[in-house]
Amino acid sequence: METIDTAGILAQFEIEGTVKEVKPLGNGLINDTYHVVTDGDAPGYVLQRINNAIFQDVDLLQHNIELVTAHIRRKLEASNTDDIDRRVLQFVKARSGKTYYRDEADRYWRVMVYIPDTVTNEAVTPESAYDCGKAFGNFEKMLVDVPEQLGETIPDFHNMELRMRQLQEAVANDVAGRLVEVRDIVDELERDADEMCQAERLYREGRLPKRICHCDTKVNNMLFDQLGQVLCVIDLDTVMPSFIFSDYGDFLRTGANFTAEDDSDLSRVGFNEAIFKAFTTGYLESAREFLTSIEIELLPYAVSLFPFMQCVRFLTDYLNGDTYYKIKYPTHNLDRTRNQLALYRDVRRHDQMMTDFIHSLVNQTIITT
Ligand code: GN1
Ligand code: MG
Repeated sequence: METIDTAGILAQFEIEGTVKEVKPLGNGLINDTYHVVTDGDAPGYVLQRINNAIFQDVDLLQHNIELVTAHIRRKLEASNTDDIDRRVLQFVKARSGKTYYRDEADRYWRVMVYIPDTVTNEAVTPESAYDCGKAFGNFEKMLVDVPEQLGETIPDFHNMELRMRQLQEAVANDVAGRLVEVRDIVDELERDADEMCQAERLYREGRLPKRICHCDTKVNNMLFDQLGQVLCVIDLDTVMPSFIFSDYGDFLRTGANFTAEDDSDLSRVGFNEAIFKAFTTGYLESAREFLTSIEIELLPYAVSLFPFMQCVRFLTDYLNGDTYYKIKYPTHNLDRTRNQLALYRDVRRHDQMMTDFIHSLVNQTIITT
């Protein structure tokens, strides 16, 4: 373990109060996050080390986040929303004037104001799924008119064609000698790859737009208040132009799986129809007004795309010798791969149900509005 001089790092930021304690926070797979507890009336803070091996352009990343949070804050002010400081993240300036600090060891740090009395959830219920759908739809809706083009913090992050190419490269190199164990999975993924790459083709034909999306819509990237109401969308590193499928599909990948993405007991993996219906209802309630008909038609595709893509990403990392995702044991990425493949297969069994349900919602809205 590296030792980290958190006091020295925090001294680079314009924070109030005296630091009492710095303790680990959350369980993200990418960044390292700490809760900074302060004395007296000063706010608490969140200190985060930005993983710049993954987010290579930290300046662009923080620029995106500043733009997006300022835009959301203005929208909330314009609609006279109460408790705004609990509904949008606020970043603390470093002494350099930027919202991040680069230390001597080339590590990048940022500080946000800690939002107190919040709850994070790891599991989704049909009730919370409806609220999450509404909140992520609303997040996209607030950002449809950001006046500046955002850059991609991870270029081609959710580009399925690129993810397939990365898998093919990992297969060709087989650096960890693991291909022999997973050949059947690779073959199965290859069979559906063309179908799963349809978004990129439609985009090239000018038929599918990119919009500003969150691109990591897990329930644990949302803060709730003590009563279970959604307060705030967090973890904004991947906010960038993408297909809206990213937000809609990736939420259901984790939220509508009966179990965690790394459960090795595949009998527990499956697609939770009740959560799908609740999330979709909430999402369409807030997003319907700006979505095009092709985006709506392809929502069932989005639900299958994300377990498929995540399976490809976990498998690629497994073949590459686990260089991207943090792992807790040697076959962790393999278990994740198998889990996501099982989920993908089960989602495909629900294709018709999803299409029918979305049609029923859309028709209903047409009649009632
Ligand atoms: C990563 O760190 P976390 O858990 O928020 C990843 C997501 C994956 C997810 C899989 C930047 O997110 O894309 O879906 O792990 N984020 C990045 O658990 O690669
Ligand atoms: Mg997260």
